[in-house]
Amino acid sequence: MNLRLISTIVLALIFGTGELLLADSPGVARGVGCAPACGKQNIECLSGQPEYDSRLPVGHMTILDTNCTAWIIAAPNILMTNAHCNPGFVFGLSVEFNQECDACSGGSLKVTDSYEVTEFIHSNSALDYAIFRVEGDPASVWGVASVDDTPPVVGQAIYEIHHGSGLPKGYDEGQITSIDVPGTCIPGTQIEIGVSAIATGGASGSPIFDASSHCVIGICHCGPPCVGGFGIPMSAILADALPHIQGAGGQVVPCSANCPGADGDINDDGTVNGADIQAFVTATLGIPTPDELCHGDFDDDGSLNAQDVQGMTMALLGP
Ligand SMILES: [Ca+2]
Ligand SMILES: [Ca+2]
Repeated sequence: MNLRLISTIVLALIFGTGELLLADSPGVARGVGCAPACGKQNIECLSGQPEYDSRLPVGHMTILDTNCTAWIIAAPNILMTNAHCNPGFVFGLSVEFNQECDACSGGSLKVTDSYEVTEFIHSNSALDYAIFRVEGDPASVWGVASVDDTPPVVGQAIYEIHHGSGLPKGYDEGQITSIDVPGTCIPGTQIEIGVSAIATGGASGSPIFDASSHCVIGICHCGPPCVGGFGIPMSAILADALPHIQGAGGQVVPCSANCPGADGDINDDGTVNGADIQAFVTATLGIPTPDELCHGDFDDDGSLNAQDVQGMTMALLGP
């Protein structure tokens, strides 16, 4: 029995064999013709645009011989994918960055950069996300995707960067088509959003970006091959995942579009006063929300800590 068969059986035992599941068995040779899945655009076609920069922290994850997409959510080395892609394994998992074609049409595969998974951190099947650690410091090479905990709305323009079918990095765009439709695609899922960007095998876990802010507002979750499917909003995931990410030493990057810069207004009520001192202390001792980080991370190191006290004091004293 080979590893691929074992992995298929394991995944089937865990998730059933419903055709809607996205974790994908291979079948298409990588690099042949150097094109993404489902006839979608090579990410290279976006060269020079902000969407192109968004591709960097996105990697192709292989679990034994099955494909998913994972992306760097926190420096130095914490990644996110779907729970149905990584229900708790470390053995046999790796993530490869830069698996892209070097031309908009055709071209050749670029030199890739692979990292072994070293630690499973947390997963939540009701929100279909998993976080895990890889070796080394890929964030220093490939960056960290900014995350937005603002709930998505119907009609919001989005794009998705994916490794559908384990093929080179592809791009798809669309919009949010529905919100809060729990359990529609996978029974037991706490919250699902309709997304008109492909949900196909291997795209599981792909980041879904807001088309204006280029921040991650959700992850691809489930759907039929090569057509629109369902995602999980980051607003729900972050509320659950942040303590685990930060407890593991990870530093997320809040969406700068929602982040006016550190100003001391920790409770976001428009003024800087004594109430913010208490909010600052609570957030510093506990797990700060992305919004609290925006307002209080004066030294811009991704966490609220002693290095921010001076900035906080100056903000309280005023200009
Ligand atoms: Ca305030
Ligand atoms: Ca700081």
